[in-house]
Amino acid sequence: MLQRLKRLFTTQPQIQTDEHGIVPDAVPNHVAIIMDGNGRWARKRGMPRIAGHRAGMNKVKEISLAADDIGVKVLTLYAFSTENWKRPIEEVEFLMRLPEEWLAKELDTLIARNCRIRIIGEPEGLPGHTLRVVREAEEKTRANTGMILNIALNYGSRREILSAVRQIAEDVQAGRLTLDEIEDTTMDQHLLTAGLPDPDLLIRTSGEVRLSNFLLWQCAYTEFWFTEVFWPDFSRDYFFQAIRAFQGRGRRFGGLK
Ligand code: V07
Repeated sequence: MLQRLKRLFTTQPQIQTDEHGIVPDAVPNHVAIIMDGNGRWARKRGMPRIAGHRAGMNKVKEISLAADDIGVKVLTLYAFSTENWKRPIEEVEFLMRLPEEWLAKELDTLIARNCRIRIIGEPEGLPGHTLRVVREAEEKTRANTGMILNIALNYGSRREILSAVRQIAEDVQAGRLTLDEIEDTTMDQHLLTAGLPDPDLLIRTSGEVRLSNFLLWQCAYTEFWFTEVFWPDFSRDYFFQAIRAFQGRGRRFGGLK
């Protein structure tokens, strides 16, 4: 009764949310995720690290579909960094088989959902068998107009920025560009994420609270959400929790509303 009276006299407009408490009109366009904690998840269970990576791989579909369900336009996942080559060779070889394994199982679902796969990173550094399957997946989904599943493979943001700076310097040297024509958008256009919006929300699992050379330029105004949960324990519900937290924050991009 009291609740009903309160609602009757409240002056605040009611914000419509879906069954997950998410406001459909304020879903982040671009969500980026650092999928951390697979090794620690395995160790906690007395299992080898690679068992953690496989368990982690099995979460990628669940979260991709959750993102697509609520209308996220771009989901960027950090699958393998340029620093990850320093891990033991057996672990690296195992990781480099996961794209094939994942795509063999899940590509049809993505195609049925009109999703597009894109890879960012340095393709030259990948083993041939990995490169072939990811290129094929990009090719097969090139015309799809739904959510972009953007996977960072052999990706490092400082190298990405250096490469952009070199290309821009080349354009200046060749007389195609003058110094005062170099702007934010010039950098945007030379990064591997050219054409994509900057991430609105970045999620990192497993309790680490840093960016680890991921999307440094692109995350200038991004909201960050961290959780102690290991990636293999991450779920749709945690993902929606992150989205609700994002929606509860007022973004100002440095200005005042
Ligand atoms: C990898 C599973 C997720 C947790 C983090 C590390 C381990 C999916 C892919 C993948 C890659 C390309 C693609 C489709 C799927 C993947 C690597 C590692 C190297 F087109 N999961 N996953 N690739 N892990």
